[in-house]
Amino acid sequence: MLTLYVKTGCPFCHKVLDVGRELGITFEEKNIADDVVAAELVARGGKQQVPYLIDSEHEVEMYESGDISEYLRAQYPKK
Ligand SMILES: N[C@@H](CCC(=O)N[C@@H](CS)C(=O)NCC(=O)O)C(=O)O
Repeated sequence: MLTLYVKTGCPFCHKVLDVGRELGITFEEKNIADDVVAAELVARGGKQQVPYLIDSEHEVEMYESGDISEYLRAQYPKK
């Protein structure tokens, strides 16, 4: 499963969501506008920054929209 922490209005998040759409990927989106979700992200990744990707199948987690986009293109190329 692919989980993406996002925040409403975050352009870096939109960039990753656009790549996901292009590749036909569906994310479980978690929005840090909710304080509980924000705390969950900090506990998990170490800082409050979005986007943050969790790829549970491959045990990969990362910040940075550029790195996430590159990872998605490599791991889930469009068929
Ligand atoms: N270099 C980062 C920048 C990410 C970034 O600046 N995200 C902002 C939102 S647009 C953020 O997480 N700010 C902290 C917050 O909103 O709590 C990336 O490309 O992913």
